[in-house]
Amino acid sequence: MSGLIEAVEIRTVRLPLRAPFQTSNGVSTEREFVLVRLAGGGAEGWGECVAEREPTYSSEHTSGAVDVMRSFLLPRLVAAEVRTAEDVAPALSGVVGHPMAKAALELAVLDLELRLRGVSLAQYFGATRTRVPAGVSVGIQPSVPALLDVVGGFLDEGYRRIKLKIQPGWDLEPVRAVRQRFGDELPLQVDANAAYDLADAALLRRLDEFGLLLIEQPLHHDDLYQHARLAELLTTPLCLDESVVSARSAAAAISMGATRIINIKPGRVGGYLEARRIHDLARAHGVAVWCGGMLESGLGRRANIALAALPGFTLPGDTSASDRFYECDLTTPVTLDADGHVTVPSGPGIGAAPDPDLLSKFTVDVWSYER
Ligand code: SMG
Ligand code: MG
Repeated sequence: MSGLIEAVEIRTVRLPLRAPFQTSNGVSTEREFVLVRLAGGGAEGWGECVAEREPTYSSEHTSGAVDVMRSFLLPRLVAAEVRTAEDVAPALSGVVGHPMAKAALELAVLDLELRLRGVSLAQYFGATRTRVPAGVSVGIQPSVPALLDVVGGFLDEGYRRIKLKIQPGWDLEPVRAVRQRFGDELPLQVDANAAYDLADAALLRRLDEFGLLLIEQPLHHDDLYQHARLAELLTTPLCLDESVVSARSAAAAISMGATRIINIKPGRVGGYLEARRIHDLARAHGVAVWCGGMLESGLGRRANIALAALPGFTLPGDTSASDRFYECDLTTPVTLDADGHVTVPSGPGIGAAPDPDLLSKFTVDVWSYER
């Protein structure tokens, strides 16, 4: 039987951000990402690669992702004659690493497959909700008053949970100020993007007094052991992001006591199917999960919302509306309800496709292949 893929397009796209987004890894003013379009059977499927222009969040980056897709992943995908999303990871398993590039291809196959079958991503995943509460991630700000303005604006919009990016020198003071201004009931958490060491345990322990939902990825990516040691010193639950790169590492982190909560990002773990396996594993162990974000366009954003509608996603995710980052999204924008929820897409596949005019406007590079 012949494979599903008849033609492939890989695009590099740049979308300007409405405001600079600063984390402990640096500051960005635009989002560059890679989109994959597959054609087959009279339909098309889209995938979004969450690698950033520079390899600062992880070792992957956009130009590297395009290269690994063209040189090593697509040839394997085409040769394997893949027919469903489940065929993708086995076809690509001979290539070490590059989970974000692999995830984008898997999502494109999944979108194509589900459009042909008339099934939504949410149905395919086994989602149990039609809308999910949305949290928002707030970057490091130039000052505490500026932070309070930004947080106040998001709360006015209806966001149900605030995540503050922290780093050494921007931690206790902003958290204290947000608690003082917005009260103890506000669901609040912090994300360090690996900016601390175990030697900072005494400082991190001072965050315990603020009643945070969790502290996300305080220590280095490959420091599961030290996260487990740190967890013993804090009352605030630790949540891993960068360290969880597969269901295997999730299982190791849970059994070592390195994490009580997991931020699931499909791109970081090689795709939505692995993301669902981590959800299932965490749920079986009583570990809460929530859906992370990578400043996705309306494609990846919708796919994340479909995943976040699974029953184990018991904490609000970074599943904000398109206008959190973008004046103009590539698809119909994802919007926030008056009470701070986003709607789980119900159309076939991802449930949206890029607007062709906007796509050409923001594309900086395109490569295509036909069988
Ligand atoms: O998409 O809302 C979003 C961004 C959420 O803070 C966010 N993501 O470490 O969780 C994280 C960061 C990674 C992106 S910045 C490199
Ligand atoms: Mg994070």
